Amino acid sequence: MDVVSIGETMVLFTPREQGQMRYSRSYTSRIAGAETNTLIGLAKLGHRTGWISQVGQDEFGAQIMAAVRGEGVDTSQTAVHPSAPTGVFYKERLQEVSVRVYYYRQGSAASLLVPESIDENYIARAKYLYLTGITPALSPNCREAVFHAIGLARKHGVQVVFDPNLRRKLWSDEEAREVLTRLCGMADLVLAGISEGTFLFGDGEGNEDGDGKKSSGSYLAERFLQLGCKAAILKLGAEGAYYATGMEQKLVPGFKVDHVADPVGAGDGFAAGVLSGLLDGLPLEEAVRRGCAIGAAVVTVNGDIEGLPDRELLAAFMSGRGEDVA
Ligand code: KDG
Repeated sequence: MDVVSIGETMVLFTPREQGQMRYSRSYTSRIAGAETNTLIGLAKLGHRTGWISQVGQDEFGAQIMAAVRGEGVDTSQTAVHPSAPTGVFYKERLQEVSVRVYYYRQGSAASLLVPESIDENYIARAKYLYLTGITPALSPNCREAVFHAIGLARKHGVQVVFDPNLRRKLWSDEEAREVLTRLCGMADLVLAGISEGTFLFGDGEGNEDGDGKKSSGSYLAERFLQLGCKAAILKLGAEGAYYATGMEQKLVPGFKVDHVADPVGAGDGFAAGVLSGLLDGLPLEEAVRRGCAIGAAVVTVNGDIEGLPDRELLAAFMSGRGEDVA
């Protein structure tokens, strides 16, 4: 496999109408989960990906398995739990870009993952292990599974890429800060949003040099490097991303989009782009550019995975020929 990942995928219900969900009478349903979003993004670009997880023995589990497998992700390491349910969540759209999320995932099949759920050989044969800060927030046993997987990756020389993906509804700030800081320090590459960096390290008061996000990006990237990771990329939204290694640092400008249909899932698309670029042997700067492009493409379409491009659409989007693909 090129990339394997561990995490929960749920069925996502979105009210058809905008506004408070208590008045909604009809919903659309899709699948969504940060890790499978990224794996699917990579699979659409032709990379080999595998997903380690659990779903319930229920219709939602069947929907997820069919969808993830249908997108070309290997699900041989995803078990069907006999009694725990598949998690679901709802996304309430109050205004165009204001979204509230409600989880129904406590005690879900995926939250019961344990270190023994992970096959050492499966990790050993991968090029990258991609993890997010959502999985360790699901339960103490999931947290152990994540640390165990990193241990296996290190043992076998597999690169670890980590996105803190802070979800404050899932754990306390203290716990999140402690665990995410440790995980960032154990990763080879960290991909973080500005708000996540600020959550972990503060905003570098006195660091602002009038250059706004770029300045915070460079301050935060430096803080991540100090934790021990080899490279850090700070996502700056529409402004692009700032990356830093021990040797170089740079701001990579973002891609402009005409409208934002749904901002959720952009970070997962970004991760898919960066990993895809690295797998293709691109320099880090170009990989980050691909990440910015996919993150931007994702927000133009409703849903987490629906806007993830294949190679042809990606090339068109990056060259500004979005409309011309027939
Ligand atoms: O990144 C998008 C995810 O946040 C969403 O699809 C659901 O995985 C999810 C989560 O746990 O919030």
